[in-house]
Amino acid sequence: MFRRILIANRGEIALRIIRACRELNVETVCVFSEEDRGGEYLDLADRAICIGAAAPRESYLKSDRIIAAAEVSGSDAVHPGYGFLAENAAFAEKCRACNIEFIGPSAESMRLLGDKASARTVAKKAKVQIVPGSDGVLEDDNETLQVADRVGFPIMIKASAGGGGRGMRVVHDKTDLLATLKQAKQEASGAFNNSAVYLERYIERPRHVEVQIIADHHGNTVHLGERDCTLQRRHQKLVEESPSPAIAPRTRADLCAAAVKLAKAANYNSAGTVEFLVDVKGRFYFIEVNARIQVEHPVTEMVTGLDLIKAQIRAAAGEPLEFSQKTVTFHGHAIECRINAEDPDEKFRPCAGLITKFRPPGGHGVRVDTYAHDGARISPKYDSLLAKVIVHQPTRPEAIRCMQRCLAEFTIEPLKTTIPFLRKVMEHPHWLSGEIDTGFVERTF
Ligand code: MV4
Repeated sequence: MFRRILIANRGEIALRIIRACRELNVETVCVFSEEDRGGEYLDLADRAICIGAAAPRESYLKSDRIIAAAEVSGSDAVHPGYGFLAENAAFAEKCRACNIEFIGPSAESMRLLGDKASARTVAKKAKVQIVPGSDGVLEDDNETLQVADRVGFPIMIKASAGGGGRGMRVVHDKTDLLATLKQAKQEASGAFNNSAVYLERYIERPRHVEVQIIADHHGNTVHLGERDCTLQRRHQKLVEESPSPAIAPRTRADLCAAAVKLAKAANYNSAGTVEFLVDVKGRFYFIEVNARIQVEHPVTEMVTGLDLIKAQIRAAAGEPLEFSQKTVTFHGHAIECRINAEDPDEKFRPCAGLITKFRPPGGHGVRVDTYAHDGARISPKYDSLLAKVIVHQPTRPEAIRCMQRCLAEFTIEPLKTTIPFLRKVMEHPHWLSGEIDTGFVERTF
């Protein structure tokens, strides 16, 4: 096991990782920006090191400073959390070149999966169902017209370097295809410094279902079931649950087996998530891989009883998984609500500031992951995620009831938060029946 881990992140996930390390008897060094100086979560690390100014480019994205902090503090590994440098293959490579283990997959599998067109190729080779579309990136107008004819409209053009909803365009009619292609390539070039795009059939009213996988350095790859993350707004997830209310047992088995096949094909050896779209007929299609631990990982921890951060750290340290597919069991239903410092009445505009009163919910089957507290200052310069409420109950209706109770209990003053919005969601008949798609929030609220 590692002696000391540097945490290259902030807020709730930094705290989540600090706690896992403490239980593993691993020392922690947490980096912070000037903006986060004095944050109480930093007190729980053994050491905190300032790495620069507030802007992520000046601190949490400064790979050289983070590696320097790891070296001066004698850290033997870096945990990137999510966001920032978590899926940066060059950073993973630099860490390892400095003899610091990067707690995540190999740079090679990150590159293979980070490029979405390349991930499609891996999936196809592994015989995992992909959305009908181009073989890799689109080379020219001629190929684009040909593939579009074969696939049929509507189609979606996506940036290879995109992901998470960035750099995508829908084309409904052949007459718009080449103009949209040109726009998409220009946009991709500007946003990602990479103009490569590919094409897929556009799946209407899909659900977003993802499979958690974990693999060690000894060839063991295990899935930990799925999470349904259909309830989103503008590609920001708001509610996640497991199991998915929209998946038949047979489909679940196929979906999870597909995720494991894909992970094995990419020589994946850490915690990761394989994302699928599920169409209205219940067919699923691979779309992308998230080569990191995700915000919503606690949902899976609740239904499996496993600590994913510990499992991920142990795998990075070269230990074999402590469980196998046969010994992993699934119990009950878990739901997570993301509490963001945003005003739902003002188009979810970020609302940062000082929290004077913070009273999180508690009770049976309730977990709150947060770095907030009375007197905490929530910065407008970072992600507005303030807390995650995760509930675990025997059935979905009981979990919903418990979440309603938790949201009613939760007091955060004086900031605007997503709590009132989430309370409306938890009462909505379509949410209660589980009959939603990725357009639910925009259509309904
Ligand atoms: C799609 C799609 C429809 N058809 N691909 C958005 C995020 C990125 N991970 C993939 N996304 C989509 N890809 C095809 N071929 C619709 C979406 C999409 C979506 C997906 C998941 C969750 C929410 C979404 C909201 C809008 C569009």
